[in-house]
Amino acid sequence: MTQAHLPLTDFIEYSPDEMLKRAQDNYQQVKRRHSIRAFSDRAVPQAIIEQCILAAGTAPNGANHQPWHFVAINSPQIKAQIRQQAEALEQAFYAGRAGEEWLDALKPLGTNADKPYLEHAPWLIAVFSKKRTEESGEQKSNYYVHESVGIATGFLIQALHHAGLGTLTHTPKPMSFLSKVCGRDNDNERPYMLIIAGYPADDATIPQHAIDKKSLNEICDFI
Ligand code: IYR
Repeated sequence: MTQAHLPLTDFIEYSPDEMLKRAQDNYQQVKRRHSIRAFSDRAVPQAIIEQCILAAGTAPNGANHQPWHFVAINSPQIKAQIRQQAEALEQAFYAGRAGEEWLDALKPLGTNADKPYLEHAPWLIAVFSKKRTEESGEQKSNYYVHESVGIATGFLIQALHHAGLGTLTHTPKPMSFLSKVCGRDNDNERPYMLIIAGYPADDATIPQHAIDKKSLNEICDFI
């Protein structure tokens, strides 16, 4: 059934000069986003995280089924469980499960199996993808689930950065333990990514390797 369409009333038109300035300003802002691995334990109000998750929920997605669920974790007990289980998996990963090529690729980042920030940071946001959506008591398939959840996660990271928080994307492998820890162990939902959010620690650093971004020519052709 086709549904009503509404007039587009919230589009804002800018002059080309203004658009260029806005695009430049945005680039300068997003360039300051860095994955950090040392977080302060300073508290961050839940209201800020709520707004960022609302922003993530506006992401374009397949058939507007919004195939995602977010679990925002502030509980010290649950963070401790996540740290313990993630570190056990990472130990196996760094001990060889990753394979030589992957471990070589990670050397410039200086990462290892220790993940103290999983306990230090005030918020861990577990992102889940959903195969199906329930609508008026009916189970409906979701479409482009991976793409949709990826875009929503990008929106989330951008919203957290814009709010003034440091972030890290973390993908312990396998991530299935997150389903149990977050109480979402069902056959419809799969853990997609864990986003760590909080203030950077005073001694937080960023690896030089992570700053080296490809040039426009390298990443784009105009034809
Ligand atoms: N999940 C591991 C390994 C890791 C993998 C990639 I690809 C990175 O860009 C960074 C780390 C860890 O968090 O240490």
